[in-house]
Amino acid sequence: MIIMNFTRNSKNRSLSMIVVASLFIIITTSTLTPSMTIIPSAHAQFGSMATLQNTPSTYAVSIIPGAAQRDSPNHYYPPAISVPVGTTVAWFNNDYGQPHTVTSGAPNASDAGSIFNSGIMPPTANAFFQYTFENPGDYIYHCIIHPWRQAIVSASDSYENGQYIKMSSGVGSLFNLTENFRTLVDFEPLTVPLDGTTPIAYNITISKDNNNTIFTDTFVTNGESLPLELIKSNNNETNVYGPDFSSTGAYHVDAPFLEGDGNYTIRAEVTAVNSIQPVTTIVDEFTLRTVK
Ligand SMILES: [Cu+2]
Repeated sequence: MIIMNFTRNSKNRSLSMIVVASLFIIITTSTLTPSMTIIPSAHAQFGSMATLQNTPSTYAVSIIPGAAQRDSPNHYYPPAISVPVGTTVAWFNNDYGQPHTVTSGAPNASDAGSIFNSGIMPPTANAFFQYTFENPGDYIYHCIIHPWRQAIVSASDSYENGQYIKMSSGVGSLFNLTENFRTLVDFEPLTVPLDGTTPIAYNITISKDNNNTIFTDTFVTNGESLPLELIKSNNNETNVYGPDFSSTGAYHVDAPFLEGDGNYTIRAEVTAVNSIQPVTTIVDEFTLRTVK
């Protein structure tokens, strides 16, 4: 049996702390400026805490400190994500003092900005923009002010229904480890009401090629499905971190075990609802195949 060490990555933790710090400032400042600009698009929202509460974001992308610099390693981080449809992504301007945009399409494309466009995000710590990806597809986006960098969100409508749990995957059932470094997998219990408040505990256990367990951990959400991102790691440690926001959003498993061609079995179980073990066992097994 392989026993993994679950150490938390300080770099990732500082990133999520930036996000949480941003969120905190949003909470504190939104009482001062309750009406902020709302982009006239069906799912695009910019600004106030009220809109965040109406459409809770699942996944945080950071416009990183130094993003305005031409030699910055990234402008948006992560620069490429794969998410199930229905995922709301929130971009935070963590490059304090610099304005940026989140604009759909490639730079200079004739349809740039037609799907979503943040407009100029203010160079202040509370600036964020969110968009819900309701349709499958590859969404390239860029910054109008710094058009030498682009990033991508891939949205997939692939899912698998178990008896009790539905698993949606940002890449479908095949995780290409050469093309994708990360995929968001969402576990939605079909028999547990999702009220946005009642704590739900999920145990996720992963094994490869029907061998021993290579990962197991328990995650808690507040009356929500469990969005769990699997990331192909480049070092030998498994790092678990999240959620992206103060108490909601995606968790992340940065895992060296995602390697080579293999069939992974993902066992998902709801182990507690409001700290009480369910009367009927709520568990399903899913498969995810990897190729390199
Ligand atoms: Cu920019």
